[in-house]
Amino acid sequence: MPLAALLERRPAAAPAGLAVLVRAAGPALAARLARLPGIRLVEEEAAATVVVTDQPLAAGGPPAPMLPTLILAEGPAALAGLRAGAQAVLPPDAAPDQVAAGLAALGRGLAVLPPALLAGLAGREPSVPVEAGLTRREREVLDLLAAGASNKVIARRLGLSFHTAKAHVAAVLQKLGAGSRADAVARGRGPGWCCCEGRMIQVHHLNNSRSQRILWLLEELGLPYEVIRYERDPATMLAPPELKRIHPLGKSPVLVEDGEVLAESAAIAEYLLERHGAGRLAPAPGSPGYRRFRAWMHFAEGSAMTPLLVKLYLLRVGEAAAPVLARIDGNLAAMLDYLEAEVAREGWFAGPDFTAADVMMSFPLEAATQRGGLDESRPALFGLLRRLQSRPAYRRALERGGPYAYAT
Ligand SMILES: N[C@@H](CCC(=O)N[C@@H](CS)C(=O)NCC(=O)O)C(=O)O
Repeated sequence: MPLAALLERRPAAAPAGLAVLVRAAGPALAARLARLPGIRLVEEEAAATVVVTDQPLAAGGPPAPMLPTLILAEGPAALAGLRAGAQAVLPPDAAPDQVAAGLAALGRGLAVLPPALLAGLAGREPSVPVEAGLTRREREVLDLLAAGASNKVIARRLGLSFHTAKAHVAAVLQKLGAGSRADAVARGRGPGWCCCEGRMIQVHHLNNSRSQRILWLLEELGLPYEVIRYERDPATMLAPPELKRIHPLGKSPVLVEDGEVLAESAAIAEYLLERHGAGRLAPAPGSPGYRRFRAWMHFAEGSAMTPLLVKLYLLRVGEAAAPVLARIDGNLAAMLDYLEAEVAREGWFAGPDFTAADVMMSFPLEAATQRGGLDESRPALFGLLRRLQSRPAYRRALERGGPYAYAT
């Protein structure tokens, strides 16, 4: 046949799409693949371009090495699949676009590996891809994974349904290219996205004390943490001397993370927001709202606690304290009037939203219900305190912290 005739002959039109043969125990995998663009499922090996399987591959057995094969597996099963001849591996819960991309690459004769598996085979530490871009919620999920939390615990801690928690875990694994939960934690370790083994936040917590606020803030932020409890001396109400081993003043709260020891409630709260807050529980830095927020953060310990502490001590003095006590009561009443007017404006201390300033101010308000005269006669302030105390994170913190006489 002349060359021109050969060139003019049109090949029989090939059906569109990559011909994929599915080897799976049930119909679910085929149904997943059928929805992918550029994929055509075939029944016969002879008609297939690639094979996809979620079944273990026996070394030397079918389908490899006859057809390029993608195995959906992780851990030892993934390695065994590679040894048996698979050229592509993806996690069993890989996202549809990952599977489509993997199959397209496989069809072009390329190999496909999750980054973590590739790093392991190359004998290097896995590194998190910069573009992994976890959302704030996914970072919280990663933190909880690092603390060994199950999907059920993650759901409870973050106030999600079980299925949503499970979907977030799958998204974290997929974005980090991780083959397992432990792998995700290992890969998250580098950029400080999660608190991993040896890096768990520790709170040195005294019963019935303002360190309860730090537990609450940690709960609001959904961060895993360990509580190291100390009991007050029942006679003196002072902290036990062991607390001085952590910080020279021996007062609570003290927070330890990455070997750094932090004291002073507002400084600890600001640290937690800066390091783990990702913009939560505070107005935008630099905004007028932020300046208001910062003022309340410091008002709590700097101004509000002073008359309350003075009164606590004066009450122990007896009759001799009466003249000063009247003056302190006047100070307290004026302060509570001021706070009532401030909170009545927008419902919270630092604007229209709940912030860490409300957490900080909660302790003086609680103390004021006991010895400052705060009650229903100041409805905005009293109502705010009740709303704060009914927050789920506040209640969870009570479970972690133990006895707290200021809670209602
Ligand atoms: N301004 C400090 C005050 C710390 C403080 O006085 N903590 C109290 C707990 S409410 C304490 O540890 N008291 C026991 C003691 O003084 O021995 C802060 O906010 O961290």
